[in-house]
Amino acid sequence: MNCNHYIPLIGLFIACSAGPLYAAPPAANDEGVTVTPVQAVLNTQAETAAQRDARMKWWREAKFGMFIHWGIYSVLAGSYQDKTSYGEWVMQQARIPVDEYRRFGQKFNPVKYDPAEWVRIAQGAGMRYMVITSKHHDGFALFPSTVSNWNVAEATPYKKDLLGPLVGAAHDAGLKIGFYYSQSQDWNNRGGAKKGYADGEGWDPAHRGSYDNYINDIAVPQVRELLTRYPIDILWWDTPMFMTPERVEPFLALKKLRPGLISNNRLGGGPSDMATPEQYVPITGRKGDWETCMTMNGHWGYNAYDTNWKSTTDLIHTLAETCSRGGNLLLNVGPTAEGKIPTESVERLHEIGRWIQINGDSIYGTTAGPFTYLAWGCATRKGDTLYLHVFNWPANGRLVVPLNNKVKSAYLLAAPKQKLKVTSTHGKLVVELPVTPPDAFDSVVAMQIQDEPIVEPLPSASATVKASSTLNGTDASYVNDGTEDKLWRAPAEIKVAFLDIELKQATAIGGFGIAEPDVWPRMNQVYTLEYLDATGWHKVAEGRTIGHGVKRPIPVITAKKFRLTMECNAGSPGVAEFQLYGI
Ligand code: JFZ
Repeated sequence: MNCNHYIPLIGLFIACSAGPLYAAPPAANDEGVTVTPVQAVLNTQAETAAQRDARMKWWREAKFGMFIHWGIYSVLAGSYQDKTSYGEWVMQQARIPVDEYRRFGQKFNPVKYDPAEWVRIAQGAGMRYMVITSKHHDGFALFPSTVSNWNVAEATPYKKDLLGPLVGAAHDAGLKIGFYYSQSQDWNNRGGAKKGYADGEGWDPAHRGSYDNYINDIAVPQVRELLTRYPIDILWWDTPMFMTPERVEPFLALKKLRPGLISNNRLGGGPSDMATPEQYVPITGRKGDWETCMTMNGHWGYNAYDTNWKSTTDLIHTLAETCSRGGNLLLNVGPTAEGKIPTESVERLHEIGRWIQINGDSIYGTTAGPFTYLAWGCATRKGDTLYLHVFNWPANGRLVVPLNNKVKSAYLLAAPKQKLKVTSTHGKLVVELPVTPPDAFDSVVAMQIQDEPIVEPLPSASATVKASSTLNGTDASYVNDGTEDKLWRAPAEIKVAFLDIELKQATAIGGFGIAEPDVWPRMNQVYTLEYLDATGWHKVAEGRTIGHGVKRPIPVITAKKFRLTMECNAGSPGVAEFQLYGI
């Protein structure tokens, strides 16, 4: 979907960070401590850090899951009237009236649905959990529901529950499984939120109704149905709109029905177990637990016309990079209305699975690697072992690792018995590799080191950053504070602005990274990176972003002063983090 068609509802939408997303009126608890109403609920469930670690253990080790977007939109297969660019948002994007949309329910008959086969596909890819849409924004429940007849049992010829069999099949195979549930947006049940519309409004008179009634009569009871009927492991909220502490509270209370349940940061308040960067891997990772969710082509819901499939190479690199920055990857499939996962997805998942059979040690149970940037790939870590993911095999067979440690052993996961020779020069390691890579996608070297990894800080970490102009409340110095939480933005009316980055001394630079503000609609910016030498400013990189930032190499240049110019046509330019990488 192209999010730029949406009217931003500032403040109503998600911020992709863990932690409370609203300010609640304060109240005093028994100990006389001032708490918000939601915190008061939490205090009754107070969980210690050790209990939380125990609850999160399987998820942190799993690293890789399957997202499934499935519903009535799958019937339209991406097309409506003269356009073929739709996915799961088709009903809102094309402003389809409720009656007309509901008639597509009669064409949703997934007779080829075989939950055990979906589980085999996920498990074959090395995925350790699944998350399926139990109800997306179109309000359609993939489970029988007593509170709305807009559900699979009553509104389709299939007439049977879709979720129970998948939960059973996943658990039988040893996979965890969770439900996505759109708690705020609902375009079919009266009063549900719609992006760009006020409470109670919509594009069809059949939408009229109060949001509070929708929350109390539909969303809360349906979440109760889900949590009492199915032994699920994850609850994945989405697009919080109109959420207040009072509206969040009943959902938080229901979570107690499933001790051990893990939930994301899109409820709109209360505690969260993970941040949810969407369609990109943040260059700095995120504080705490996080999960990037991503499509394999350009749509979440099935679109028969979208042939823009990511390559298996890209997908494996994304998985490795996500793990190298400490996150999980939730990779999406959009099954057809017949119940089949598209062949293009199955093929890619199969290839990922073949790679993971050999290289799984470098994924499961890993934590972030010690490097921010490696010109040839990325690195994950498990205890004293670093897993070096070599995307670009060195032509001379010498892999330079910017690490100043003693090495105990090194070998390729594809050939564990052959020890690799490692030497040390100028505070860096050189691993001697065979001439040809053992894997076309990503060959992994396991390297056991002594002591904690010793890595040079980023050249840009100690730089002085100044901006051509700055929006109140933001600051140029936030772009090299090490996190994407705080950002720099130009004042509202500005379209082109620049950051001057002055390093402590002239340094050889071989790459750079830009993180952008995590806002909807996504920022689209044109960036230009220049450096200064005796003859003036010289351009070293330029390109466009789609709000997901960029991380890439440049021809090596040595300089002290850099200038990053950002141009943004919708809203003022902004940068959440900027990094310059040494060589
Ligand atoms: C949300 C959903 O809307 C989308 O359909 C999909 O389920 C994805 C995983 O999560 O993504 C968003 C969230 C916010 C906006 C657009 C898509 N937005 O504000 O425009």
